[in-house]
Amino acid sequence: MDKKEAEKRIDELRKLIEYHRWRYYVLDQPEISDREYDKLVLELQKLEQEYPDLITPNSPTQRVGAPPAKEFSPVQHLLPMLSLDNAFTPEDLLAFDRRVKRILGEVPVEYVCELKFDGLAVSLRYENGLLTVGATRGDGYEGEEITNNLRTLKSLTLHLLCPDPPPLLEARGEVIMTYADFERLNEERAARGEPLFANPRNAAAGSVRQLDPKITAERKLDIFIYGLGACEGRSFSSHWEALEYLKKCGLKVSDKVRLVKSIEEAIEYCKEWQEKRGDLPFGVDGAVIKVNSFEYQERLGFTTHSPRWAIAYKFPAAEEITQVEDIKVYVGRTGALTPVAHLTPVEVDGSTVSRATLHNEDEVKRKDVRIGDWVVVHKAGAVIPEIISVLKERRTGKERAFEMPRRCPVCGAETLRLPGEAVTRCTNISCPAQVVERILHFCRSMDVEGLGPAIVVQLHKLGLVKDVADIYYLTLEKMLQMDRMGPTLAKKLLGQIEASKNKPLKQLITALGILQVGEHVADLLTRKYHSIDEFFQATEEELQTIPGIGPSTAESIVVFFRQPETRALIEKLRKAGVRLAEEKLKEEGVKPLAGKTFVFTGTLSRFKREEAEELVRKLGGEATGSVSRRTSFVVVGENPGSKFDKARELNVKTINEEEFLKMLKEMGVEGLP
Ligand code: 0OX
Repeated sequence: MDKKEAEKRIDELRKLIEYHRWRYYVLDQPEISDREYDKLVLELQKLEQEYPDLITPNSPTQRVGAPPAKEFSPVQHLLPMLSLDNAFTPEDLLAFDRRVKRILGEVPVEYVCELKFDGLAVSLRYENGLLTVGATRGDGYEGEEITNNLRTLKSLTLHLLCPDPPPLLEARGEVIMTYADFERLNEERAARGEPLFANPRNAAAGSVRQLDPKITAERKLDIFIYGLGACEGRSFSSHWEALEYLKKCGLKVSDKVRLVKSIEEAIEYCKEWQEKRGDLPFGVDGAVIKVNSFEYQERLGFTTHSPRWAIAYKFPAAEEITQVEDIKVYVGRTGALTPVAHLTPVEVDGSTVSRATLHNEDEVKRKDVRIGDWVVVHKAGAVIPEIISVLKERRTGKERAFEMPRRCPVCGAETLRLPGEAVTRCTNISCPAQVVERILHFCRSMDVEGLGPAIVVQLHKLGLVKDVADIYYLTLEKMLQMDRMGPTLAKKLLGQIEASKNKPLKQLITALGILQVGEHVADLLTRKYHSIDEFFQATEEELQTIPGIGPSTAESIVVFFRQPETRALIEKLRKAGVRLAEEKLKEEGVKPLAGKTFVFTGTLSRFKREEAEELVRKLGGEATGSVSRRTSFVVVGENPGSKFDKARELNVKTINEEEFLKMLKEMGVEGLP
């Protein structure tokens, strides 16, 4: 290909990649499979390698491009980034409305209601459609330049996708981390003995303010855009119109925004989301109510520090006081001993909290939690309940300090805490707790849901399952040796085990329980390696070329596959007929549901359940019978069963039949009922 052709193809590929990235990360509606997407990126990388002078900082291949900086440079915001006045009660909102109308006169006022994301506020400058400057809020007038870090956010567009982008557009938004990613990050940090982040907001802020963009790239961050800063070449008459335009530009605007006609409806919105905030996968600390009309906003103006046309309604913090009855130690699949506080049960934000993890010995010391203490506990969304603080003034002197046991509470073997590590471990790899936890983790990851703790403990005690591969050698006869196990249940479990032999490679890699390899890392790995045998050949250097895989994860993977025990385990799985490689795609046609897993519950009006499942499969998705954390959507029909409750419990997105059909229609699927 000559340079002119290469230039044209590079331009085409960048647009295509940006488009599919937007479908996936902004709309959550991919049109092509991960593999097809990766193929486009690979083609672009190759062309850019051939013609390095055609590389631009906003090419999708350059998201993690720049070297670490020594310090952040200051950036002047073109329009100040103001803070918000707070309201704490519906009365405060009514007072806000009265003040607005005192200034504007008694006219009808529309409001835009938004969630108040709890993250780090940023400003993004696009010049002629290209992202040129990203900055933190700083003092509102001057922030820090963090463009290269923001480029690593997958949901952020580097080129505005609208036709005819304006010469200048400044968008304002909030960088956030989901609860799930926050928990995963803290677990990894606890395992490495690094200090933990106190909450997702600190984790997001800490991740964005990294001098090395590579570290930002490893953290999973998301961004929601909530407003316009400076703008040239286009004008808007209202905030709602501006949000619509920002959406059209490919920026991620929350789908929870609502335009209302009165303050009463805005109060409804606040109450509704105060109730439902726990359903969101990320933290919100309130709602923001904004006067919609830009003309009215101008007339209302500002006080010294905040606009008179907007107000933040703060949700009450989900915190309660309770007592620590005991601190018990649990042994995980890696042998790590985790202290867990057992609490007098207390209602926090609609659910009962009776335990809180204390992570490790240092965390117990840092928080100075003792048995008998009165503590403040906090629970938000899916976050594991946490002890925020100890009410030391309530101590009576009878409280007992916690000590990490010298012997494993399960098998009695010696425990060990290596210098420089935060984790204390049981030293016996055959410790029943570790073996059972490894098997449970394997079963969960491979969707063998029926094999829960009670059954696995029994199977292990009976000597029928000593490692994860043994589950594939269970027979009806062996199963019936268990207490309270009848042939019906045993056959059902054997059926689930059989079905798990054909799961995607990504699930198997997760299931093996390699240190530092969870679902996300397994996903990254299996985009490059398509069979287990390829993992045995992988080197640390090669693994580290995958964005998102750092040196310690690479080392952990290589060490795992180097063990003779791993080889033996894989052979045992192979012999049992477990699929160890990615299935070849039969046809590389468009698979709009690739990578998505659906569960149907209740009666559907336009399909039989089997028909809907067949349709999902035809479109490249998976349809399964039970809800797990891996499920992308639960489609809820008339009279739904327990799968609906399970979906809510696991925070899996639920949609109704109409929404399901709408989704398919938007993906261009034709001939729907
Ligand atoms: C948020 C958020 C923050 C506009 C005028 C002052 C603040 N954290 O989600 N700020 C704003 O609005 C600006 N909106 C939001 N949704």
